Amino acid sequence: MPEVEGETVLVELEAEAGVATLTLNRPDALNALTVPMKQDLLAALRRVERDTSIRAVILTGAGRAFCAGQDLRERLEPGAAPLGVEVRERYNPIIRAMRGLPKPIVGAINGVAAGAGASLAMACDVRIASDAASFALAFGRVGLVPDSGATWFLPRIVGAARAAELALLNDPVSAEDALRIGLVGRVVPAAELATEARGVAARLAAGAPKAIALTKRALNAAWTHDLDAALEYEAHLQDLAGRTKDHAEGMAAFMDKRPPRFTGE
Ligand code: T3D
Repeated sequence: MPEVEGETVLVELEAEAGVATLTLNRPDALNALTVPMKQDLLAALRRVERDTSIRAVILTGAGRAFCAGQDLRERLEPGAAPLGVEVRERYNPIIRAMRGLPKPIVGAINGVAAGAGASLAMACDVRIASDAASFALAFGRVGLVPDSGATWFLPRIVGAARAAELALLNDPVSAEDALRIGLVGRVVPAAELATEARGVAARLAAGAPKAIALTKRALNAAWTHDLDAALEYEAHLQDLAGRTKDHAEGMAAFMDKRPPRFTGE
């Protein structure tokens, strides 16, 4: 599997399967996010967006953690950017890039996801956790507020009451509890996580890319739309999907009783 990109974020491209795997790669610091790492992650997201052979993305962590959030040692270094600047200029672009990526992102949550690491997990389209994973908002423990979209994602994913508990108490949530409250979609044994995530990503990559991109767009918009707006937006997107060759191919495959071969056109 070809491996490219910077040291702090590994990018593995499997063009044949249409899957890219982005691995946060500072395992000794539990993949805590430094400035270069945030730059590498944003560059990696832009790269997989441009690469037309890639139809689905996996985001995971090297070693025993998914991501421990902001590197707290770096934050104490002289010359560190003010917090608001760091969030606006380095974290928010990553979250916007993830949600705006017209390709699904499968979060393979291999270990602890804390602070902005939990936000990265929440920004994924599909979350699969290893049974060794855990989540912690953690921001409050260092006197900060949840950022990188955490206050927006969390109530929408787990509901207002649980979001308030998690954000205010900062207690860790086990993989089992994350599944129970809907923070992840499935939990698998640690040894099976990579295979499970790869399988889900490959299935997504075999789908009709434009329909999947438009579905992601509709789901993003639905979080802020009322029903009338959602109905109208679905009608608009359905017009677009209906004009694709993949729609014609899906219909033909159904009539021929064969699997479709989607090309992304
Ligand atoms: O720019 C800004 O500051 C604004 C943005 C903020 C966004 C945020 O993410 S704020 C929240 C930052 N994250 C945290 O507060 C989490 C801090 N880490 C922990 O609470 C714990 O490490 C964990 C619960 C994640 C895991 O605990 P455990 O016991 O499994 O591991 P450990 O022993 O604490 O950590 C192992 C190593 O990773 C250790 O290094 P050492 O002593 O072996 O050299 C530890 O210092 C390092 N590490 C873990 N988290 C971070 C980290 N190093 C730097 N930054 C970290 N966030």
